[in-house]
Amino acid sequence: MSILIKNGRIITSTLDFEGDLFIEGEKISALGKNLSVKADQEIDASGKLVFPGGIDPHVHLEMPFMGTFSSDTYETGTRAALFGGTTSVIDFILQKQGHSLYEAFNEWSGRATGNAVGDYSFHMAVTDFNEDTRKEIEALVNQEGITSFKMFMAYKGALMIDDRQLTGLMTEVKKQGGMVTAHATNGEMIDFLVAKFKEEGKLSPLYHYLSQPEVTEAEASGRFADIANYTGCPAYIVHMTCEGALNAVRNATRRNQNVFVETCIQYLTLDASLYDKGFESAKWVMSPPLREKKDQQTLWAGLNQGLVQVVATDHCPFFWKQKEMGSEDFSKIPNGHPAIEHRIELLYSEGVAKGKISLNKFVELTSGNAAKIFGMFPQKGTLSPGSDADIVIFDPLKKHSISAKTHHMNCDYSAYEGWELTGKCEKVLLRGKVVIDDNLCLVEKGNGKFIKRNKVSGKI
Ligand code: DUC
Ligand code: ZN
Ligand code: ZN
Ligand code: ZN
Repeated sequence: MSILIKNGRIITSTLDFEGDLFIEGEKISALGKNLSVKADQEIDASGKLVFPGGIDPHVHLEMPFMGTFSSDTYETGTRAALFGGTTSVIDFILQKQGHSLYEAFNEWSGRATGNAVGDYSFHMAVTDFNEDTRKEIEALVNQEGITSFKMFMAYKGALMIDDRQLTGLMTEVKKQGGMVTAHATNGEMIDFLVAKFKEEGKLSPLYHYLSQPEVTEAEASGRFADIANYTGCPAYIVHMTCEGALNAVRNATRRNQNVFVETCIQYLTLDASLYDKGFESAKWVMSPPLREKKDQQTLWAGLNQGLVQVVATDHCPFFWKQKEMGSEDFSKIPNGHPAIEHRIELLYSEGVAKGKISLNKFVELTSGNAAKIFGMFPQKGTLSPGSDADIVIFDPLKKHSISAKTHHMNCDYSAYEGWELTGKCEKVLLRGKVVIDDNLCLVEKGNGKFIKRNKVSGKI
């Protein structure tokens, strides 16, 4: 099967030209102006943008968490991602403390295999680093293609590891050619503040926000960068939200250290005024919480300064009933919100259409950099001969709005209800197949493939 996409505006992290793109089988075989090739199918992309399928390197599908499971399965979550132009996701495997890494890997593979609609990979979250788990890392990197290892510096008692384990884990991951990523907030400080507010009878979602002030993230981001620098391990900070944390990374650059930074679409577009809505604010209870307008400005600037390389989602949806588990106590509200479907359209609408970022930057942030950082480039994250034909055909002028009534995520509310967007994913191709055609998904569960990733260099 071959497809010729004609007369589109073709954009990657570095290219921007009007032309054609030729696909044979699962791969891109040529791109250029006026390609004279015969194809089984032609798609007219005049007036449309043509860019690489998105990579969301931070999602939580069917994740056991806070006494429940996040509500998108591999099937519903990766399908919703495809509707929004995201063709690959990286999910987090959570090791259970006291158990092996491979046990968790097998459990997650079992949920994903035969169910994912889009392509996927895993990060391994090491929640209990010891001599046994240390020995598993080599096989995960070399045999399974899992080359990134997550550490939680918060969520005491379930996920958090201490600095001793963190140092040991970085040392081993560096040795094996991998990358460490961190949920960088100070778990001890947060624990203290949560307990204090609860003692004072302050139990509404607002106190979730107040129990994770900026300093908790700034301190942990700096500490993570410092230890990474000492061990020499390539490092990536997930879901950065604020000025204080980004300044810690700015400091790291002064000693010529490269720490990668991800922010999420919600931290660029929503702010903490949403915690003023009584229990309805539970919709935006996530960790870290939404921040201030000044932090949004810092993050947008950080994208253009090259200090923030990736825009992800931390997609971790829960039904309203699940959120109500914390109606009497903010610390029992499952943390997370639905976002996987709208990352690309929101970043286009709020970023490109409003003149905040360029089109090349938009591609870098939605796919190119994640592919490079996490060992998938040039298979994913670009449009070049030999790359997987993961492609979005995007109508930059089309207006539409977000609503839980029409989204495809398995969640009964939207964090962006009623938002008006400019620009829509019209067709999406995954490995040479049209998988989304307007409002239709043309493939079934099981279509998604596991992506074995390469070792990482820590450079992009
Ligand atoms: N933050 C969330 O909001 N949800 C899942 C995990 C996390 O760190
Ligand atoms: Zn076990
Ligand atoms: Zn996190
Ligand atoms: Zn997360």
